[in-house]
Amino acid sequence: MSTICVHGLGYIGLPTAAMFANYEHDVVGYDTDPEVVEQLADGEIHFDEPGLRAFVTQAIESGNLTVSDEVVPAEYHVIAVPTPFDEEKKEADLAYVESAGEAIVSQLRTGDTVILESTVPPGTTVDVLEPVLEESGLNAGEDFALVHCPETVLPGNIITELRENNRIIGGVNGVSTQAAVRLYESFVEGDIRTTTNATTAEFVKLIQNTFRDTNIALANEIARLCADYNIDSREAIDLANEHPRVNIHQPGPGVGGHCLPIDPWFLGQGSDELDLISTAREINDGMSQYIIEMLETKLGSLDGKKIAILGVAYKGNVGDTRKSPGLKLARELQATTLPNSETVAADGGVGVDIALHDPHVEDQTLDLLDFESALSDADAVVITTDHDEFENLSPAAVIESMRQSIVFDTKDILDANKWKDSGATVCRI
Ligand code: SAJ
Repeated sequence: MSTICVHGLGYIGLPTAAMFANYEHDVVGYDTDPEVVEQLADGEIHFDEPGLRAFVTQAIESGNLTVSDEVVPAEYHVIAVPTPFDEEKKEADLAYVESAGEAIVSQLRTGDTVILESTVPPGTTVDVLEPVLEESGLNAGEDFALVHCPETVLPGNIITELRENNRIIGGVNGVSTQAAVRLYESFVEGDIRTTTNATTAEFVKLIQNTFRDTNIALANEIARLCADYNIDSREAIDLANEHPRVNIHQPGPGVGGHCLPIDPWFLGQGSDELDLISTAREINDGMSQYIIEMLETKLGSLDGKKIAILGVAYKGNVGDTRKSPGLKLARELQATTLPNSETVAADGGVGVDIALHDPHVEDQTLDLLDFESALSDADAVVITTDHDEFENLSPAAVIESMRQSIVFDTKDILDANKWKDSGATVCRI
């Protein structure tokens, strides 16, 4: 049993802190946001993740997890703070990593271990975090252990993956690496792979997400090719994947979340070699325009039309809207039809009427409608998120309330034949 201070109680830090606590470690979860600390102390979780509430409650009720707005001395400091992306510069903002390091300085003691879990550009642990921590007068690798251990969990399945996924641990030296191995082996059931280079561990995390993003871009390009050859992209990809060494991902409305659309750019922070990788990013980002073009082919001018977008979460069965393809589509539809917010259509319509619906998202800043209101008098419905709720929609009930029955299933979750038999015009990617 070790004492641990987890810095940052977000999507990764909170489940990680609860995991340590549920494996009998003595954990303090620290967050700079007093609202987060207060909510957690009241048993409230500030984001949607299956099973997390019970898991955190168990940790708190056992007495092993406490939340605090102060950093405490601990054998292990685990940093899981955000690394926001600057869209203009295409760079990571490392201010939270630096301030987490600064907060540790006064508490750091000989023999402690500092572990960075946040996703960062290669070199951050050594070039950014280490100098901050050494303001304590202690030396990394000698007086204290310093490690990068990337998280690899999939939102929607975080608790299982925290326990079961393999982990990569890269310390600044062997002693550091082994100190972190001792902690993670207390709960990780997957393999623990080590490297004595923190930068390698940072790089590995980024190329994992880059692999997935680039693969999805290939799938999206294949889908656009399939449209030109008038063949079904999903069938073609499915058949291609019969080959034992082929694993093409699924096309869709674009790639969302805080990882895949961002991490590939982190690789470019210290290198100019992002040719294929940046093209893949552009292909995935271009899917919203592709959908708009397909809608225009079906509907003619979009001015005065009502389009219902089902799904503003970035992926199925989560409530997270970060870099949501559904919201990107909505913004671009608006911009296409109302470039100066003043265009008035000949038929009297003003721009396109966009109705958003998502049963998983609670966000007062978005004008979300209930299902019936979103579909009522719609000319087209576009499914942008593969929530379970959308899979079993009744074609008759949907089409009945629409003005035109165009159903654009960008995630391929509907039974297209059933919908066609009910009179819908079904479009897919
Ligand atoms: N998507 C597709 N086609 C696919 C698969 C996904 O268009 O075939 C889209 C999704 O709809 C979504 C986006 O990609 O918009 C990202 O979803 P995801 O499920 O691929 O990944 P994330 O962002 O939820 O989580 C990823 C995971 N990385 C990998 O699988 C390599 C997760 O394991 C990481 O821990 C996480 O990033 C992270 O935190 O970095």
